[in-house]
Amino acid sequence: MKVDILTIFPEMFEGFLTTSIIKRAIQNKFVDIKIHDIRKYSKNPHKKVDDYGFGGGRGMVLMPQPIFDAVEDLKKENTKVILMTPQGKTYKQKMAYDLSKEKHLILICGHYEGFDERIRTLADLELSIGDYVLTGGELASMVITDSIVRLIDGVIEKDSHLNDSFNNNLLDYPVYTKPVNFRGMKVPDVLLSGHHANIKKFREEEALKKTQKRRPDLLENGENNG
Ligand code: 6GU
Repeated sequence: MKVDILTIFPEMFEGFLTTSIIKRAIQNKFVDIKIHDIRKYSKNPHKKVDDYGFGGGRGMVLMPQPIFDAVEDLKKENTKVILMTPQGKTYKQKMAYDLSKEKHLILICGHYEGFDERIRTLADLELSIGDYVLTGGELASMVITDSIVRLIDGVIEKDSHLNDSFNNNLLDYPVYTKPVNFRGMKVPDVLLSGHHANIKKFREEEALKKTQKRRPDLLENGENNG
């Protein structure tokens, strides 16, 4: 998969691309992630990418020209163009599964007070990562890229995401490691028993209990289901 991210703050992505699973996925060629500075596409002599909004009342607004040129330069036949905005559809695990099957994504990060409304016409999809406002789409684009890349076949062991929270509309079951007794808090006996059927049953019950207690909404609607 190829992911092109358009941003006016490319430096924000440095740690993200050079750490842990994302770094390894890039090294092992499961994904090619390229960060593009929107400024490079500006035809303005001062490389300006934003200006005051018409009508007043707002701060700086991203101009259409650099973003249109960038998307037209990068877009191919199988490209899905995604605009990061708090006004977008709320991102869910199901969408991560669907997007992990795509060949090429372009993620556009909005910034400042917003972007020119005409930029919307470039997007196949507008996504928000939740009901709060960030200073820009950069963190949201990293959240979305991270959640997609870990689902690409081969990036992590399949077992480790088959039981992810939100699969089958359930939160993940509890896990434990050494020591068996930590400050009087003990690992449940069943996990030490080696009895696979009982362990499976325990985990299913715990996942259901946890979901009923913390996120009963997940059990009522199926929209998170991967
Ligand atoms: Cl995608 N962008 C911004 N600026 N704020 C957000 C968001 C995106 N998703 C939630 N809040």
